Amino acid sequence: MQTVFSSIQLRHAPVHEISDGQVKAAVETPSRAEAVLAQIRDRRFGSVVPPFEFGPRALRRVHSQSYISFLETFWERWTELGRDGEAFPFVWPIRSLRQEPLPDHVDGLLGRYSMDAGTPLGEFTFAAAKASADTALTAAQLVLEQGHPAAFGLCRPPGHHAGVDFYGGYCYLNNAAIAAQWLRDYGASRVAILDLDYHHGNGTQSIFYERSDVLFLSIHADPRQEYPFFLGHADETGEQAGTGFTRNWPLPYGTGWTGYEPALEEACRWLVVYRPDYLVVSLGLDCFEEDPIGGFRLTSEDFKRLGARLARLNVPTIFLMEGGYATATLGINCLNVLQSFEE
Ligand code: Q9C
Ligand code: ZN
Repeated sequence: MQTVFSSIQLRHAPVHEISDGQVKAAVETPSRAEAVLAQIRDRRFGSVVPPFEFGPRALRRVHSQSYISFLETFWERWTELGRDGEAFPFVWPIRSLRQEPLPDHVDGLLGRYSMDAGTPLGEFTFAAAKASADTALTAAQLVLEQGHPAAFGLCRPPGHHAGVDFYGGYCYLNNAAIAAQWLRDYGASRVAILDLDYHHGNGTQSIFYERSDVLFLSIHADPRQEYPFFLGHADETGEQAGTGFTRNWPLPYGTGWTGYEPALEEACRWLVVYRPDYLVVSLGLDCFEEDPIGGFRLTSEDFKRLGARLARLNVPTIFLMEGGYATATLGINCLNVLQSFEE
């Protein structure tokens, strides 16, 4: 299987994040991608190719123009004020506040276009996020146009928390949604997204919530107990034309393979019934037992089981990396999925 990756993605190098109500060292760091690349080389897994540069259209199919422009021009506005470093929002237009008109001030825009304060914006954030989206699109292209049975987009920053017009959860552009939409636009009738990140993929779900042409399935920590807290419950099953085309398996803190596997089986049964032309896997590795921010207990061996199970679906598959923060073992777990899928 080929891996797609661009070193531009490394230029987003956050220093701090605000999580659990405190300023902490950032966990979504360039070393994550480097750990995965190191394993790809150690195991001689396959070639690593750079992404093609896609034009603005592919992003616009998922994100609003005003949001993309905000990300693109953010650094200019930020430095105009004499500011440096990385930016965090601190006020949000929640219930009782107005969405329109948009503020002029960058601090207002930061709140309008974000869902949390845990996701820093820096000088190279947009460039890296764009390269990450190109990586996802190129992986999709390898499968759709070049007939590869599978491809791996080593996306970083991740994407699944980002919505049509907001960033959050370390995510800026929704790589999986952009790839799925591109597959729809260039030939696929039905695309399924299986989100295996420890955190619910609220952005992806919201993007496709009213559509039947992109099935969204997610196994994740119960939002009653875990970030993103406000989406990902079992009763969210889609609306309008999308009724029945979203499924969530929220699982309790401490879930190991014995609790995880039945949910995975159910998700796989939905995939068999839906018969997608392509499967996009939002591959978070933060269900690992030693993940510093995740509370599940999957082992490195369990990730092999996961990959082998997905292979049995026999659907052309685009793997896109999402979260996973146990950097020392991240590459091992990621390659355990990918290699078992191929065997
Ligand atoms: N107690 C992804 O995995 N902070 N995003 C959680 C931990 C936000 C995770 C605080 C986690 C976002 C792509
Ligand atoms: Zn996650």
